[in-house]
Amino acid sequence: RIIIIALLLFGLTSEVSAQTDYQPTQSNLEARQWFDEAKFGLFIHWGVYSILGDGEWVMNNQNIAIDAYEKLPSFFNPTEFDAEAWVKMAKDAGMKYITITTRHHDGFSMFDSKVSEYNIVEKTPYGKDILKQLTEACEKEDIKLFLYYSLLDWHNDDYFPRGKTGNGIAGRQEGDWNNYIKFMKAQLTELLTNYGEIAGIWFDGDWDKVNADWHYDEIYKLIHDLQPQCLIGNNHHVALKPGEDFQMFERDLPGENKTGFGTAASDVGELPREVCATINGSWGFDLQDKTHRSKRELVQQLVRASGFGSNLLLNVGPMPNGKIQEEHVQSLAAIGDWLNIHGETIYRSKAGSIAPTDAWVSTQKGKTIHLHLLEKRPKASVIPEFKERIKSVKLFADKRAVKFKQTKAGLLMEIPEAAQNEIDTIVEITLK
Ligand code: FHN
Repeated sequence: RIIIIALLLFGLTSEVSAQTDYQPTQSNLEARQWFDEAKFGLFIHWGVYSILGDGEWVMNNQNIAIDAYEKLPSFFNPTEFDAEAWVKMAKDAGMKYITITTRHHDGFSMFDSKVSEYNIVEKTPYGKDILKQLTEACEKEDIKLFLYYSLLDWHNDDYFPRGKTGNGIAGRQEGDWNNYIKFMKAQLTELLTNYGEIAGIWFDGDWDKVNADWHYDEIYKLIHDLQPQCLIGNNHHVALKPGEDFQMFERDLPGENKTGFGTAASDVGELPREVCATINGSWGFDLQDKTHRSKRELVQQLVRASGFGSNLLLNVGPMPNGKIQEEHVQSLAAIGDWLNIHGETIYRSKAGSIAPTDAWVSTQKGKTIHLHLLEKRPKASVIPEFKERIKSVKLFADKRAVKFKQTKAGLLMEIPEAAQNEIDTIVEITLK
């Protein structure tokens, strides 16, 4: 009996924290499909922390007290911020959407909020709403906008106790949790009423207080009531919860869980997927980070994500003056050049029927499979266990026919080394 009561209680408590009766509207289903096909987006981590050039966790990592950190906004004056330049840069990189931090863990709102004075308009010499400018630029360029919103807050009086993080900050041990939930709802209402159509809300920080009641049932409902098409994703690092519209994987391919805080293969759901990753080693601007990733690495990450049926949300951390580091601008342009030629094998594709390995992934549209060979191989290549009936095999680059044979061992192909590419040799297999 005790077990039954415990199960019932668990069922009841888990029900109150998710939107269990959620039925996505037609506009939401269409938005999911658009998202699934979009494949590539720009993640932007920007806040007053960029001034210190030590990443977005600087408040926690350098044990900066709340009252000292509160002085930071008075130095934030990004006079060179140009929303249109950011959006054009993303578009030229082949990206279809942007996800920007409206409020990160430091609790500073990068938009005009009437429910928190601790915001860019009130507290910085810049005094303008960057989100407004970005929404306008996105609309003009037909780029969709997602809003990152931190659940975890190192500044708000009512966020307590500081869970796994914030050890160094003079953290409160008590507060009014219901008030904190009310505050988040009020901010989300602002975000979803003052900035036109919002493509999605991207939550983060759940993992700081895993047993907290985040009132997702009310919060998700609020979002879907205000904007039914708005896609909800939550970087909680566990299986999907009712009310969510897409699933995200941080620095990990779906189900791989190489980072240790990712999602196990059994937790990968059927909703559209997104992998987020950094262009160097940091999310927020880091002056000393020189680990800029190469074009090969970045393109291959996009291709791998597609091979796992996922989007890639690639992050940059703009500088305090509002510009994006030149190295990153260049890298994004290089990905755009690659996509201009090979985008057909990525956009609108599904994970292909050839299972991914470290050496290759496949993407697919109907009867056309694109096999992406991500390492140079000997002339003769074998794809084991390939049993589907083939009409033709060609190189995507020049449509040259590839000699092939189907044997018990699988699909044997002859791809001369000279025809292979450092980044991605794409073989187009058409099925009968
Ligand atoms: O703590 C954050 C981190 O700063 C960054 O925002 C990433 C992006 O996925 N999410 C959290 C770590 O899981």
